[in-house]
Amino acid sequence: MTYQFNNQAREIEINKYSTPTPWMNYLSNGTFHTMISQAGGGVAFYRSPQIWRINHYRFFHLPTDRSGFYTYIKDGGDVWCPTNEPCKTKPETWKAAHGMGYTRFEAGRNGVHAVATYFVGKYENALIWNLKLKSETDKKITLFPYVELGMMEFMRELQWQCYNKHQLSAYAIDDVLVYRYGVETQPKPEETPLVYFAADVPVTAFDCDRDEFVGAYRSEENPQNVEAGGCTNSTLYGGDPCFALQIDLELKAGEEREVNIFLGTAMTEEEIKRCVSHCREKGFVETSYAALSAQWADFLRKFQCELPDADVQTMVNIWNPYQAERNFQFSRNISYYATGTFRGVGVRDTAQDILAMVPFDLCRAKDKLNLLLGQQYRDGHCNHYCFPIEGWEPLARIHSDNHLWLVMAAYHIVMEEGTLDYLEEAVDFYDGGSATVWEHIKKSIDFTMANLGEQGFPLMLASDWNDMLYKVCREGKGESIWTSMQFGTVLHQIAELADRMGENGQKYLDIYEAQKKLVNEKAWDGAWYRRCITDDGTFIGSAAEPQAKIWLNTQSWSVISGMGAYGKAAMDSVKQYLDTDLGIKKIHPSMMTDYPTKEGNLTCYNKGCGENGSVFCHANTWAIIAECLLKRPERAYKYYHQLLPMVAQAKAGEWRYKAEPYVYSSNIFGPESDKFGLANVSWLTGTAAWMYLAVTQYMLGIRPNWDGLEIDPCLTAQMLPAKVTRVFRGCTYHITITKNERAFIPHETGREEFEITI
Ligand code: IFM
Repeated sequence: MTYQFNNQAREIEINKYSTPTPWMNYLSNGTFHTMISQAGGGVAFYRSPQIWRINHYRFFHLPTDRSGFYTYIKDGGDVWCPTNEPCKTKPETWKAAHGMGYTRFEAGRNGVHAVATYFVGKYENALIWNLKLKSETDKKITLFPYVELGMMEFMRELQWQCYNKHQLSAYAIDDVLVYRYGVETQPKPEETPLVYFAADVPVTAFDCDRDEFVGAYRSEENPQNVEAGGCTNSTLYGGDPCFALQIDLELKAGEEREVNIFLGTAMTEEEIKRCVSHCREKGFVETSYAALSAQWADFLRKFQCELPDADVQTMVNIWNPYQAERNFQFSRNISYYATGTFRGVGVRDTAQDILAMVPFDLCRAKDKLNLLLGQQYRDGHCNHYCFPIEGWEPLARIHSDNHLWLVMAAYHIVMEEGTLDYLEEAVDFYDGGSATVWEHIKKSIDFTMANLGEQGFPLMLASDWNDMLYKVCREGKGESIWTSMQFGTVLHQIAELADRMGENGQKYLDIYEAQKKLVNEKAWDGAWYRRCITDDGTFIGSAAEPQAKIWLNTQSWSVISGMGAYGKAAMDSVKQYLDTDLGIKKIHPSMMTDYPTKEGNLTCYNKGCGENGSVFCHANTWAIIAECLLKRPERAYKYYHQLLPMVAQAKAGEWRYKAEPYVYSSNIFGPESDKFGLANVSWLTGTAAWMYLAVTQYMLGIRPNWDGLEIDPCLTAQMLPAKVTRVFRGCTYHITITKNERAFIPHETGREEFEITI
C-alpha cells in the first residue's frame, strides 16, 4: 500500500516517493506559505504567489515536481536526500508524512538516519526545516541544504528574465544568505521582502549562484559542488540565484544531532538579523511546532465524530476541514495544477469557502466576507475576482451568481452566531459609499431583480456557477434556470433575515413564488429540469436537444431551493443518466464542439473532461444535499461515499486516479473519456467546503438555526450510530444519533455542555 492514514497523529503516511502525481501539502502561518510534495518538491511564497514567489517550481515540465526544499547528505562518495528526490541515489529506508501544517520525511542510508520536518510556525515568516540526524557509527558527513530561487513575479520572469534577472542579487551577511528582488517596475517594491537562508549550526561555505553550485548540463539531481564536496562562496549580482549552505557535521555513533534551516522573509537586513537570531534561540523550533499542533487541535475540535465508517470519519474529522481551511486561505490560487499567476480572490468561490469556515472561526469568516462585500457595487453586482494583496484592478465581469453567494454566506454567519450584529457592520461599496452588510445583501437581490430576462429567469450574464456557459448571453438575452434556483434558495434566507430585522420578509417570498412558478412551468422538461436558455431562445438541457440533454445542477438545486415540484423525479433522472460508480457526471451526454452551434459552441473540452461530462465533484455535493432533503439516505450515502478520495482512488486504481487520496479533486474524468477515473485539480476546489456541509449539516444533519441546533439526520446503517461533538455558540454538544429522527436543541446562553441521544 502506498499510504496509510494515522488518524491518531492526524497524518497520512506515504511509503513511496513516486506517487502518480505530486501529493501535496500546504504549510502556512497566514503570511508565509509553502506547498510541498511527498518528495520535497514545491514552492514557497510570501503572501502572494503572483508577486512574491520565492523559489522556482517548474509547472508541467519534466522531470515533474522540481525544484523544492532539498538537503543533500554527502556521506563519503554517497549523496542522497531525506526527501528522496532529487538525487538518483535513493535512501534505503524512507517514508513521508503529511500532517496538519507540516510534512515529515524519515529516511536512512548507510547507517545514517534522518528525520526532516518542514513547517511554517506562527512566530516567524519562515519555512523551518528541522533535521534530526543519527548515525550507527562515528561519521563525518556534509549537509547541503539547497533552494533554487527565481524571480518573484512568475509571469514577468517568463517574459522578461533576460533583462530582469540582472536586477537580482544574492549574497551573504556573515553566515546568513540574503536574496534581494531588485526588479524595476515590480508592483509593490516597498512591500517586497528580502529572503534569507540560515542555519542554527556553523556553516563552512555557501553558494548563491545556481550555475556555480549545480554546474553545466547538470540538475538538482547531481550538483557539482555537492559532488566536489564543498561550496565555493559564490555570490550573485545578476543571473540565476540560489541558496546553498555547506554544513560539516561529525556524528558520534548513536548520538542525535539536530540542525535547523530557516528559509524566511523580512523587510530589511536589520530585520533579517533579528529574525535569524530569534530563530536560533534555544527552544524556538520546538515552541513553534508545539504552537502549530495546538492551533490545529483547537481548530478541529469544533466538530469531531465517531462513526462506524472509518473513511468517512477520517475525512470529517481531519482532512476535509483541513482542505476547506486551505481553500479558504488560498482561494483557487496556486496548486500543482494552477500556476498561481492570475487568479486572485474569486467572489463566487471564496463566498462558498466561507460556508465551511463559519463553524470553525466566525472572525475569519466575517473578515473574508467583508472583503468580498467590498467588491460589490451600489447596484448590487460585484467583481468576479479581486487582488487584495497584489493591488491589481479586479476582474469586473458581471456573472449572474456572484452577488447571490454573498447572501448565503451572511445568512450562515448569522445563524451560527445567533445575533443580527454582523448585519449592522458597515462595509464600503466598490464604487463608493458605504452600507451595512444587511443593505449590501439586499442590493444583491435588487440586482438580480433588475436583470431578469424575457422569460422571467435571471439573465445568465457572463455565466452562472458553470463557467462554460459564458456564451449563452453574448447578446444579453440568455437566461439561467440554475441561477433562478440559487436565487430562490437565498430568497428564503433573506426573507427570514428581513423578518428578524423588522422588515418585510414576505416581499422576498413573493418573488420566490414567482420564480418557482416559472421553474415548474417553463423549465420542467418532462423528466428533469432544463439548464438555461440561449440568446436565441434554445433551451439547453432538454430531451429534445441532441447533446447535453440533462445537467446535474438544475436537478439538485430544484430540491435545495425547494422550488422543484418534480424534485424527486429530477433526482431519479440524475441516478438514471448521470451517476457512475466514480461519481455523478455534470452533464449527459457530453457535448461535441459544435453544440448548440459551431460558432456558439459551449465547449472546447474533449468528451468526459473538465466541464464537459466529467464527474464534477463540487456539483456532486449538491446532489448529496438534495437526496438528504428528499430523505433518501441510501442515495445520499452512495453519492457521498463514492467520492471519498481514498475510496475513489481505490476503485479507479492509484495510477488511473493519480491525485491525492486525502483531499478532494475538482473533477474526475467521466466515462466518455478513455481516462475515466483520472482525478485532477485537487486541493483548491469548492468541493471541500460543500462536501463538508453535505456530510455534517445534511447527512449528519446538524444545522444551526436562529434558535439553536437542529438535528435532522439522513444516515444509512453504515453511518449509525454516529457520535458527534459540535461546539456551537460557546457550548459543546455531545450528540449521539442512532436513527433518522429529527430533534431540536434550543440554545441556552451560558450553557457549556449538552448531551443528547436520538
Ligand atoms: O464555478 C466554477 C468555479 O468558479 C471555478 N471552477 C469551475 C467551476 C464550475 O464551472
